[in-house]
Amino acid sequence: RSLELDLRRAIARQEFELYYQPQVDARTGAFDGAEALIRWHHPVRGMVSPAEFIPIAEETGLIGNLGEWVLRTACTQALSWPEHLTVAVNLSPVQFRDGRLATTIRNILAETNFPPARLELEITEGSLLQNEQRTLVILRELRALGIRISMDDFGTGYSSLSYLRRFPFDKIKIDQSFVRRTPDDKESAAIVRAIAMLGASLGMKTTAEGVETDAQSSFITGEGCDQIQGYLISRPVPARQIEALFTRPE
Ligand code: G
Ligand code: G
Ligand code: MN
Ligand code: NA
Repeated sequence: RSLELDLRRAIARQEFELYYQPQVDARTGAFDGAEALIRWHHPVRGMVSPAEFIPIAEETGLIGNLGEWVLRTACTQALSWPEHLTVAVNLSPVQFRDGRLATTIRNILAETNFPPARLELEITEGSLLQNEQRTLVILRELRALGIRISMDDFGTGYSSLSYLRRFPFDKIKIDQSFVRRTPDDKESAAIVRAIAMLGASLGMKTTAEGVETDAQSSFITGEGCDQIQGYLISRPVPARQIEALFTRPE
């Protein structure tokens, strides 16, 4: 496949860029940080979505290098944000299973001088292995570095609830598919409410993703979610723009 060949050369040719989408405190509206989202400016095809090229990178083993580039770039760029702000990086299940992940991240943190407490890793349910003990070992190694772990796209997997019982997450990101249908759709509203309560009882923060309207924002805040992320606050924007947003006097 030609995309695969192009992908192999894309890092060296500096065709990737990280965009950032802000996350705000649901109650105060203050910035808490941002999620890094990769973009590929293909010389011929134009912008190619990560939904298209991440799977190819995973199949071909290129995700290792690409994932390291994302982590290093995110830590480097977020270093110039105000000190209380965090950066969240999406992790592929392939990266999660790589036995060297914790070492790689420790090295990147040391190299970039980025404070571990300001880095969050977003993992999906697809990262959690059948082998519970092995998964726990990886999660503990990562948390021992002082970084935080978020469960991304929560509620879309086969056994979401049992994952919360078995694994120590710092944050639950409520999937956009539920958030988008609130407050009108009763079932989605009930699910968002239940996840917010669950997070509070388990001592995990909750973030609502895909918030696009004021009605969604008020509903979600009223239900006790901790954070809001979505087009209502901002679309994902380039590094220079997020830095300007974060350092702008309010
Ligand atoms: O930003 P956008 O909505 O186009 O992202 C599409 C998908 O690609 C989402 O599932 C998102 O989590 C994923 N994604 C974006 N950036 C990264 C990245 O740096 N690494 C990985 N593994 N996935 C990413
Ligand atoms: O899988 P993950 O949650 O990491 O994917 C995030 C994706 O959601 C990104 O592609 C981002 O561009 C997209 N996104 C972020 N906020 C919104 C929103 O408010 N509405 C919609 N439709 N998509 C969003
Ligand atoms: Mn994510
Ligand atoms: Na998500």
